[in-house]
Amino acid sequence: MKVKLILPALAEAESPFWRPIKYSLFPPLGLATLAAYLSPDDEVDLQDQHVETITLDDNPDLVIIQVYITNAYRAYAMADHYRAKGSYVILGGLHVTSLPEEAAPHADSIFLGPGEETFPEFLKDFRNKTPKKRYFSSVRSLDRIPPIRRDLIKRHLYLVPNSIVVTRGCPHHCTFCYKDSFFEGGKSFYTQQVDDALAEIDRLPGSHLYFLDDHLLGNARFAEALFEGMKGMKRVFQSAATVDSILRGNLVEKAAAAGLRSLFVGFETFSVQNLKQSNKKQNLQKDYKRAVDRLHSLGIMINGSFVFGLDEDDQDVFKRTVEWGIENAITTSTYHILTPYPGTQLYTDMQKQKRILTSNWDLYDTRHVVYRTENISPQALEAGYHWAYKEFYTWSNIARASLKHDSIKHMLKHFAYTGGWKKFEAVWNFLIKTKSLNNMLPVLESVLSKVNGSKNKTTEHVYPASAQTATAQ
Ligand code: B12
Ligand code: SF4
Repeated sequence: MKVKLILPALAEAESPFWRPIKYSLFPPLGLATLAAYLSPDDEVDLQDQHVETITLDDNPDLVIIQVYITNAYRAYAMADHYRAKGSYVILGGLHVTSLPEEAAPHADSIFLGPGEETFPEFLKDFRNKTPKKRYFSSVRSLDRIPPIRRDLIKRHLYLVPNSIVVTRGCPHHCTFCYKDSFFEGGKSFYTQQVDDALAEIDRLPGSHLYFLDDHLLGNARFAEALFEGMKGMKRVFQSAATVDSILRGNLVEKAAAAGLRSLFVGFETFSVQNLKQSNKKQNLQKDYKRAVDRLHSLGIMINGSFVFGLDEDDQDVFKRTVEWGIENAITTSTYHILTPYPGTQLYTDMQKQKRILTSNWDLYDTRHVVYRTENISPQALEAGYHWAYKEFYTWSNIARASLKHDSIKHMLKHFAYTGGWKKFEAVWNFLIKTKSLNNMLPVLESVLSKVNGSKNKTTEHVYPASAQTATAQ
C-alpha cells in the first residue's frame, strides 16, 4: 500500500513575520510516531511543508494529514484534492479534536485525541475494508509503542532532528491550553516506561536532545528515574517545565546532572488576577525570581513564556514584562497574544461573554487579537506585542541581560545563544536554502555545554521536598 503522511505549513508561512528557522527546528514527530504502525511492506512518504514542497501529483492509497489550527484550511484543501483523486484521506491532531464537525466533510475518517490506540485499530479496519468514519481515543498508554520511524525524517533539513517526547499531556489545567480538550475522555497525563524512553534516547545519534514534552518534570518519580538512567549517556538537552516544579525538591538538580542546559518556563503573567483567570494554580504565590536564580545557579538557560492580553493587562504590561526578563537574565523570551483556541475553557468563557471576534483560524497564531479585550485596545495589544519582541532582542538589551550572570562562561553562552537565535536571520536562511542546517548542530551543542564555576554552585537541599506539595498525576 502507498501511504503519504503530510504536515501542511502553518498560515504564518505567508506572513511578514515568517521566520523560516522557527519552522525548521523540529521534524514532524507525531506523523513519524504514527508511521511506526504501518507494515514494512508499505511504501511510505512523509512530507513536511515547512521545509519542502509538497508533491500533489502522486496517487497514494492512504493520505494521513496532521491538522493544527493555523494549517487547517491548507490541510482541508489538500484533503479535498486527494479525495477527488480517489485516495482514502484521514485527518487528526489538535484542531480536528477541537472541531470534528468542521473537519469531517474533508475526510474519509477523522481521529479525535492521540493516535497510539486508534490508528492501529483503523489500519486493521482499513485492510479489512471496514473503516469507521470517526475514531475516538479512550485508552491512553505508551506501553510497547513501536519505535518511531525516524528513518522517514529528513534529518538534514532540521536544526534539531533529535526531538523526542517521553510523556503525553500535563498534570495541570490552564484555561487557555489545548490540553484538556485534546485528552478528553481518558488520562490527560501519562508517561512512557522509563526503559522504553531510555532505549529511544539511545537510538538517537549525537549528543543533543530536545524533549518536546509539555512538562518533563510533571511526574517526579518518572523524571527522576529517567535522569538517573541518562547519567553517563553524555547528552545535553533542552525541555519545558513549570515554575512550581523548579522550586520543589531537588529534581531540577538531577535534571542538570543528566544534561539539562535550557528550560522553557511558562511564567505567563505577573498578575494574580490573570493567573486566576487562567487557572494557572501552579504559578500562584510562587517566587519567579527564586525559580530563575535556581536555574541559573545550575547553569541552565531559560526560555521564558509570557502571555499578553489577559483581562488585567493594561498598556504597561509590555514594558514591565520585557524589563523583568532583562533584569532576570532570561535567555530568550517567547511572547504570545492570548488566543482562545476552540475547545478550551477560555474559548467557552469568551463565547459565553460574546467576546470572540472572528473564526478565521489563520489569525489564531498568537500574533493577532481575535477576541474583545478589557483594559487595552486590540491595536495597542498587537503593537505592544511587536514592541516587546523588538525591545527584548536589541543588541544592547541582549548584552544587558547577559551581563547579569555571575560567570563569564554563562554570560558568553547567553550572548551567543540569544544573538544567534534572533540576530542572524540571513545566515539561517542561507543554511536552510543550502540544506545544510544540520551542520550547525555542533555549534548548538557547544553553546549548550556545561557552565562551570557559577558562584552558587548547587541549591540542593535549599528547597526541601517535604515543604512542597506533590505533583498532581
Ligand atoms: C513541535 C511543536 C511546534 C512546532 C510544530 C511543527 C512540528 N514539526 O511538529 C512549531 C515550532 C512549528 C510550533 C509552532 C507553534 N506552536 Co507548537 N508545539 C510543538 C510541541 C512542543 C510538540 C509537538 C509534538 O511533536 N508532539 C508530540 C507528538 C507525538 O504528538 P502530536 O504531534 O500531537 O501527534 C499525535 C496526535 O496529535 C495524533 N495525530 C496528529 N495528527 C494526526 C493525524 C491522524 C490522521 C491521526 C490518526 C492522528 C494524528 O497522533 C500523534 C500521536 O499520538 C507541542 C506541545 C506538545 N507536547 O505536543 C506544541 C504545541 C502544539 N504548540 C502550540 C503553540 C501555541 C504553538 C504556536 C502558536 C507558538 C507561537 N506563539 O508561535 C506556534 C504555531 C502553532 C499553530 N499556529 O497552530 C500549542 C498548540 C495550541 C493549539 N491549540 O494549537 C502546543 C500544544 C503547546 C502548548 N501546550 O500550548 N510548535
Ligand atoms: S502547564 Fe502548560 S501544558 Fe500544562 S495545562 Fe498549563 S499551559 Fe498546558
